[in-house]
Amino acid sequence: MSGTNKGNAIDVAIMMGSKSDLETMRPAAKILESLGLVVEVRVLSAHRTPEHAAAFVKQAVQDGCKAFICGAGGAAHLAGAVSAHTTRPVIGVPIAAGALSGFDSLLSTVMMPPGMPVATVAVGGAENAGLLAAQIIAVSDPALAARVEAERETRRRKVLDSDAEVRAQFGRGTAAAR
Ligand code: C2R
Repeated sequence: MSGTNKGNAIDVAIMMGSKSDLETMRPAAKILESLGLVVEVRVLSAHRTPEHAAAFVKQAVQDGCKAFICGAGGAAHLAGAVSAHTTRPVIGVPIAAGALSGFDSLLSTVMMPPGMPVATVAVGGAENAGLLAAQIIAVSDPALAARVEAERETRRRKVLDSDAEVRAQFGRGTAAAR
């Protein structure tokens, strides 16, 4: 559907440090697939499986991967480690796990040294990570850009519909007051 994808190529790699991160990361895969992008989802850890993580990044780049989304909790080094192996955009999703409820993973994902950027979304912000990856890819994919615009329009519509519904119940907006 993306128009640029061929054969076994993947558009976006979604990586997470543990299977315990899966439900937090699932919205990234869901929104990307709804936009017609091909994702590969992997459990790979910079701490526990560093060689496998590095090898996957290299293979994914060869397979045409255009962006990486990395979710990890606690001392979250996955996104930074992935960024060390590629110049493709890396988006980090800090995950709320353990005693500090995500503040630890937020700081360890976002505070990258100069030259090694990781675009960090909110704690648990996997859906925004997916949308951001799609927006990056859409810069050179007009068909995808149109789908991203349509998705944005759906959200806009939803808020306007909610507004109309709420206004109809209160004060100046009620049918009785009109
Ligand atoms: P377990 O639930 O497996 O004990 O993992 C995972 O992302 C998870 O949120 C607890 C947390 O450890 C995180 N983890 C990292 C990394 N690998 C695993 N932060 C990494 O490479 O940064």
